[in-house]
Amino acid sequence: MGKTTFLINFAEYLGAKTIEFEFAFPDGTKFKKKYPCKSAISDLVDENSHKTLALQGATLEIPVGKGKKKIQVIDTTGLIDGIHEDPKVRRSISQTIYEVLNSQMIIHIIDGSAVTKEDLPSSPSEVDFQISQIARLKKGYVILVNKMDLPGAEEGLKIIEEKFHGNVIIPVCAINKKGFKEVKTFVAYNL
Ligand SMILES: Nc1nc2c(ncn2[C@@H]2O[C@H](COP(=O)(O)OP(=O)(O)OP(=O)(O)O)[C@@H](O)[C@H]2O)c(=O)[nH]1
Ligand SMILES: [Mg+2]
Repeated sequence: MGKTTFLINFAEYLGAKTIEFEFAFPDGTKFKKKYPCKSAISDLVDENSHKTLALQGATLEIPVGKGKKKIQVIDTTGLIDGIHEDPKVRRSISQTIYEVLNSQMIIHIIDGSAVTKEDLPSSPSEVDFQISQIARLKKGYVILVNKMDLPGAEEGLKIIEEKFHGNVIIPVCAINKKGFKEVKTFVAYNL
């Protein structure tokens, strides 16, 4: 959890005051909307899962050497094990998997605080392992262990480091932008 929060706050960290999203829904509907970063958070982030049901693309400017490079980052719906009961969620999950297969770089976000909690959906889940198998074949694949501000996240991070050994793993906190410098360096290096 925290994909949308990460993308909006990462844009802000890189100096953007506004963020323009291009929404692409599974039924083919497409539109663009520009938000001040703060309103993007209030409109597009929710504590309940499956808030994002479209591909949400935004252009970010990453400093590379003395210049800047524009990259297209796509926020997606969350993947789950098994088959979701809501067809809308199922369609956006298949849209997400298609996008994962076709993207150059994958930023895979796992909730570090949920690993040791029994009342939350299992983290990392089977689908996280499957995604990592596909994504590690790409030039740029990084796992962000999010919610490092919450209790249990340090322990969760250790478990993820063992289970996903051999991959690049960066602990982050998407709400307070912790770890973002390391993410920026990773992205710039792998462009
Ligand atoms: N404590 C804490 N909460 C966070 C962090 N990142 C995100 N959240 C919260 O987690 C919840 C879900 O955040 P989203 O950014 O909507 O997560 P998402 O992965 O986009 O979720 P879906 O679009 O539903 O798949 C919100 O209540 C956020 O405020 C974090 O680093 N720490
Ligand atoms: Mg989201």
